[in-house]
Amino acid sequence: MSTPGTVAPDILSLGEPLYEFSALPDRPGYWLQGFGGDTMNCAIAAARQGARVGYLTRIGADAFGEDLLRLWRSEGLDISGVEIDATAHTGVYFVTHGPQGHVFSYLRAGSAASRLSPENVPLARVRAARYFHTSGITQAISPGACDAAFAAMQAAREAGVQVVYDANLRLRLWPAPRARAVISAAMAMSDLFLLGNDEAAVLCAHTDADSILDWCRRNGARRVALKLGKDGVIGCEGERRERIAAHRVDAVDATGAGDCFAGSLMARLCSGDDFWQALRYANAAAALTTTGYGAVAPLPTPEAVQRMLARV
Ligand code: KDG
Repeated sequence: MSTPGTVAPDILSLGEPLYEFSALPDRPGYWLQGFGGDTMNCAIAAARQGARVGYLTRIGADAFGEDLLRLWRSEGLDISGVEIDATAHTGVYFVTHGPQGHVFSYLRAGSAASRLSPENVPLARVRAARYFHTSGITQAISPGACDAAFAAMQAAREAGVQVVYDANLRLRLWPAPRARAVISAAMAMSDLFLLGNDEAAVLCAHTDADSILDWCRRNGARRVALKLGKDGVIGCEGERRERIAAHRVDAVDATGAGDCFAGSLMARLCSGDDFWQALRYANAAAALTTTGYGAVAPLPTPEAVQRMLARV
């Protein structure tokens, strides 16, 4: 694909974008069309905060893929690492809402992105970035995508590129023992590891924050952001551990909040914030994104995030 700019992106994310249909609780039978896919949400969140971002993925030669291309161009993403596969479809998912919050149903088996393999990851582009981001979902969608993510993380590490890995555990996509093995190996390769406390309960069987963070450190993660939902986030860097309280908002849908957190965090690190400043910013951005339906539409602007921070 052609790309608007010639300057290498600071942030590159690898994974699967999804065409999204969200159920609106007060309009039964109506589906709100949007866009999702954890790594794409993260890439757009970072771009909206002003970072130069590229996305590495594969889409089908279908109407869903065309809409995604239009979206990425309008968000200013570098899409020179996007491949179009004429013989596979773009992934689709549905968001419904139950007593425990959002529920995802996928139509993605055999998708173009699930055909990712180490051979189609442009490693030279990965080496030229400052941050490389991928996730447990990317590694869950197929063995090829799993290997592609490992190859890119390895190349990033060798080139001194910061590796950011979001656990994003989805047990509908892979069995827990495999998820544990792969995510633990990826954590050891990451400079910044992001996970939720609910995910940690499955991955390491710990439920208290210090034990979870000890587990991450033992597994080689250098910096960790442990997301606690309505209780905020705990950052861990070296010996320092600090909890940042959540912002109170009228939340309707948490879809993509963690991805917004990851993208905003990287964008702020790129612009010179230290880890703790960037965490505060990302915490506010993630809260704002829960106030609208779907993953991408509610991703906030920097002005909205600054207003939120100024209120505290
Ligand atoms: O974090 C939100 C994502 O999970 C959502 O947009 C869809 O990528 C997705 C997935 O696989 O769950």
